[in-house]
Amino acid sequence: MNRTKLFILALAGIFAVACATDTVDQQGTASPEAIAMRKFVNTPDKAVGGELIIYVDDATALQLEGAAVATRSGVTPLDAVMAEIGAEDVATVFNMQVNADVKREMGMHRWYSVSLPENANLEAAAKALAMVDVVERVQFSTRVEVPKAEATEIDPSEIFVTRSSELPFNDPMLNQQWHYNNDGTVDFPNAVAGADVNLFDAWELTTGRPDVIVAVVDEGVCYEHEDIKPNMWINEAEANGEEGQDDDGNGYVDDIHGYNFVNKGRITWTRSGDSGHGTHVAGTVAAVNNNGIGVAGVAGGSGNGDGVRLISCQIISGGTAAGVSATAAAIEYAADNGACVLQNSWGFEAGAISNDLGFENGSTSVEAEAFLYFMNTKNHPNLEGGIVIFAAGNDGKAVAGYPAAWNKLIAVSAIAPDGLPTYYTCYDRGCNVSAPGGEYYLRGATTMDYGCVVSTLPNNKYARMQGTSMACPHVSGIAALAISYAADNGIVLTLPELKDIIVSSVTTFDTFSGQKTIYGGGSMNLASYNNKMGTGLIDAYRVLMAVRGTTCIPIPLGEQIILDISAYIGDGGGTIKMLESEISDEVKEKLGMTDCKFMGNKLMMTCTKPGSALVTLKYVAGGNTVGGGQITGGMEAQQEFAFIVRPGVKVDEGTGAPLNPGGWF
Ligand SMILES: [Ca+2]
Ligand SMILES: [Ca+2]
Ligand SMILES: [Ca+2]
Repeated sequence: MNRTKLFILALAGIFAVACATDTVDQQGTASPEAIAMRKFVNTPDKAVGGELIIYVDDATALQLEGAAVATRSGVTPLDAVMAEIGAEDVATVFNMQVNADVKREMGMHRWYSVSLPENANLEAAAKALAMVDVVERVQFSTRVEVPKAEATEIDPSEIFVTRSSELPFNDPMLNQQWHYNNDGTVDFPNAVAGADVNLFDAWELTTGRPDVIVAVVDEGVCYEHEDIKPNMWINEAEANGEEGQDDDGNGYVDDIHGYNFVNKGRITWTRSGDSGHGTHVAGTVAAVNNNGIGVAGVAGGSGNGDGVRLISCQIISGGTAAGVSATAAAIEYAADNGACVLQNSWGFEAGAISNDLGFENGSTSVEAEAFLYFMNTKNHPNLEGGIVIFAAGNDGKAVAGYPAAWNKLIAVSAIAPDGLPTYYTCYDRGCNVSAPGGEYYLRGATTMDYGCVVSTLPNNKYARMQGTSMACPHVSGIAALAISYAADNGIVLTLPELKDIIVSSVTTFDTFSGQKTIYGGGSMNLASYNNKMGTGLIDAYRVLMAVRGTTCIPIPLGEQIILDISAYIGDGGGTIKMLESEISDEVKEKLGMTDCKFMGNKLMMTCTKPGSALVTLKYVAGGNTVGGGQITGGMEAQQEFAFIVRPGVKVDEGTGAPLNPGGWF
């Protein structure tokens, strides 16, 4: 048995004694040791050595701020313990040089990082600190898990023709980015038209804005990449400043495009052990669109310098990840430097906090404090706060990883180009919405990766990767588009409104059934995923329609339907009757309407192409008729609707059995 397990058992023992004492003692007093144990935020599992995080009372925080010697607060019992455990330094976790008033109000100044000798016994030191009255919480600095990312480099000289439909931009690899727009012709077995984020239609409305900043908390982003560089955030004071100086006084030296919180310095991406994960994620959010090179990014602009901007908040470097205090500082940095979207394709390994209880109170854990600070910070005039998006995790579990599963963050599960859940995705509890994460597929050595997500890799390279890590930046990019579109239209969104828009603007997964064969052998029982992939597959166009306030009408692909819009107006009252409205040839062509005619009060149509379009439909509001010489007829009115055409039932090509019998709606 290792020491960690022994310690946990010891904790359990003390806790049991404490509970027993509570029960017996009518005064409700517990032993000092039991009280101390309740101050622990987490267990020492996977903790970074040589560090403990403490949350002290307000008076002690002030004492420490003014201390001549960092490890001497002037509070005698605390100083005695600091000496006893060999504390080498004590420093605030958060950067009190910037936005101090707000941070003080939140209590962020009360979090301190205690540096100890590398070989110090963390458990013993933590217990000693917890026994001090002025120490209210003790947290081990849980290390972020290094992503097990596998990139398949793309040879740019290979010419792919993976789709038959037209492309909106000239990026040569956009035809492989089925995850943005999947017309079913992508070179992947069982590719399903519409298994995408419906991005091309959204791009007709917005492609981003440079004043929307997305922070990528990940490996370092290769800011020199030919297809990313123009969309990198630039700290002008540092870019034009002196090397080795903190030119803008934000507490970080030479942070031109972000900061490396692992090595405390410049951003890196070429150390041994780096996988390119951060650069891949960044490219999905905002690789430069329509520049004739590489790939496209969800919010990468239109080729006119108008994409959203990326800040690199590096928490993984050379196969080593930061502990939670450095990660909390990275999140704080994003908030302090203008980001309004926080992109997180990372998590803690098992053993860290594993349920919402640890997050309920903002002061419970240092990372919760950092997330709350980000969410409370308004960095864009059209969003009241900051939005946090997380990858759900790749363990294939029926629960999202942590911190993704916290109910204040949006956790993203992953689908494949077949429109079905991926074999690795976490699903069910804590998972809020799905996006394409891609999937390797056993189909011969040369094409097995075609089902993955295509994006950038450091040093002007491009690669395919799979994972909820790849699904997440689609949602972050779409959140950035939503903020951009709100800004274009003079709309100010609150954070709850934006969260509601994201989780509700989906194509609903209905009832899956049957088995899906997975890469490397085995199969998935699809029924386990019924209604458990969050609310459904995110749809960028629907997100923008929700920002705009336009009602979306889902239409199953290839099926003749008879539409009555009265169901979409008010409570679906009987006093609304549709009138014959004009549907343009452009819309008919776009959605492949093979028949389209008004019959009585209804519209009959069959749409043969997946996509979306705006249609203004007229109706009579109240009364039975309009015009006809009647003075008392109903009033003619009209409303804009968005038709969203998505696939219906998907059939297993081998057996002919429906994989999603209810279709996607
Ligand atoms: Ca600086
Ligand atoms: Ca500098
Ligand atoms: Ca490009």
